[in-house]
Amino acid sequence: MAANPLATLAIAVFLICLLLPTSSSSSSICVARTQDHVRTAFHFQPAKNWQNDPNGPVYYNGMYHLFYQYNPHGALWDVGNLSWGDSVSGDLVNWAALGNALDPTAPFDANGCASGSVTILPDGTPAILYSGIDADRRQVQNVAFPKNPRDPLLREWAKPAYNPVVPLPADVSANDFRDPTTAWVGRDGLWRFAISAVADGVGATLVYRSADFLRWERRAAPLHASQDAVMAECPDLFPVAARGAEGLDASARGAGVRHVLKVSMPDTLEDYYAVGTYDDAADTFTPDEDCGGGDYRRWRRIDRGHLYASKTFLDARRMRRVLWAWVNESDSEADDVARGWSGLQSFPRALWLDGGGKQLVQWPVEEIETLRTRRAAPLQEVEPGGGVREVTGIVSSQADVDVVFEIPSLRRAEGLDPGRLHDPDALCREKGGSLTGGVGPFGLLVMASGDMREHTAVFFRVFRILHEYAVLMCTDLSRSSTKAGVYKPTHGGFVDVDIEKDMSISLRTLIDHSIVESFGGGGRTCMTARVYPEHVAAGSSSHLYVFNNGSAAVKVSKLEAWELASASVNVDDDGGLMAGGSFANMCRAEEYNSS
Ligand code: DQQ
Repeated sequence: MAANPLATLAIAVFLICLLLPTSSSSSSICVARTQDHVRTAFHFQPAKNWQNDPNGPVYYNGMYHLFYQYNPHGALWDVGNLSWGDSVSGDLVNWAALGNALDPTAPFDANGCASGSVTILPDGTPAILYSGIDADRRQVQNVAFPKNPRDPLLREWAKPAYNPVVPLPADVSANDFRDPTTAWVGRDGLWRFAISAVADGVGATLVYRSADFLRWERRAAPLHASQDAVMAECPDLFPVAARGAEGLDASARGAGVRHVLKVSMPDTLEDYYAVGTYDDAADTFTPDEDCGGGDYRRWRRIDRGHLYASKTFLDARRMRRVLWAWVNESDSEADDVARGWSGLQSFPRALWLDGGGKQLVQWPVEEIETLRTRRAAPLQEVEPGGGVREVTGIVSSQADVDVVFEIPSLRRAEGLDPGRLHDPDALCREKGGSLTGGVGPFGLLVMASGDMREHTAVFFRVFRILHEYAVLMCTDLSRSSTKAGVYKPTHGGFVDVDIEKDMSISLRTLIDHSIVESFGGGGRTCMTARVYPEHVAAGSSSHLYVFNNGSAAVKVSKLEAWELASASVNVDDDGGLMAGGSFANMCRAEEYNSS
């Protein structure tokens, strides 16, 4: 955990850079630093090795911190080596790598430093709460504090010898007690955190309470228990404003405050959430929509695609709640080893409660706009019944695409049996983007090869169900890669919008070499996918198209497609020295923040 001289030098230069005025010439040294064809340009990655869950994201002393589950010794999962990687940013876009914040060095975490969170204590000190796997392979809960709280970069962390602060309870098995949330304060003035466990054979989210952040006592009832005994991981309980997009502190309560409980289900690697009521006297959570007798799998999904272990934090700089999540690989472990790295973080998303109060809305943080360079040529018409128009003028493998489809008439919408509503993945598989339809399929073809042998379709299809309409959103990966051994599912989800009233639907898609993150209906349905196009490996560039395979006309009433510059993301974590482009981008970020 000790800082080395190279890291100190890099950080010193970084801090000097924050003070310097920027110029267009400085930003021009921001060069693409893609190391191979699937490495991303603006998604968070360490320079090398394995990463998984985001841990303890926090805004502290003018800097954003992202800790993450990290194996410093290789590109594969290895629980015994799990550490907390640590990076800092001025803008959530450009990141500088620091040394690890936590390594498995103490008896209470000798077999791995697993997931956890950061809480800012009343005196301003940040505290890490994390799960350690101890020398006897039991999961226990530990604290860590900065060695020097005045260090704005929080480079070194101390793990007090009095750990663990919460040992393994008698009714919980050694492997099923982990991932403490950010702590909050109840109306009795006591701290609380929530944690995942299987207690007495029941999968539950437990709550612990403390007056001093050191001695913790378990609450009698769980925050929530699932009838299903599977261990849910990485819980996140956070307040949201009943109206408006403003983010709230973890301890917010009272009129106008709702709560969201999110859990991650390890058997399918899917994140589920419910909007509901948190009773701060009993420390229990009751979902508004109870459609499954407490089974988390009946709740809404954070993302209908490939995204896991999400975690939010309050960004106090801009008073918004921001979500991070792990997006793992879909090709083989041999590919991970060959590349020398595995795993991405989703692009940070602001999230808030939709006006109807039932679902979250997620949207890429606006700082992404600092990366926008060239804008694509405008495009309005795509003929129905197989029309395809190319979006030109940008490098589309590194792009931010925002499109609105106007639907003049729903008359041609295909009928759908209501029984088909429960499995949108299957519906998307059956009614793929290349097949013809009524109102849709229409949408985008991304990361497409010139001969179209490879492409990923992100699209909508509108169905009539009795006297109502439903909008299906799909990401079809079946032709995303010609490479063998790649997992190529079709993701599906319904978009909870009133299409009859709106007569239009929006699609925002972030394309970054091997990840495609899509936001349908203004961020009401989100879908993340991993792609491994071989045409790029062979040296060809990718194409981007708008298509309509439905028989009904659809108008492109808005198309903003931007090529994005490469962010500076942990360019070199061997001691933390970053390339010149990093500093230029950090400066640009500061300029943006102060504007
Ligand atoms: N990964 C962590 C655990 C968590 C799981 C260990 C979720 O703490 O439960 O890396 O991906």
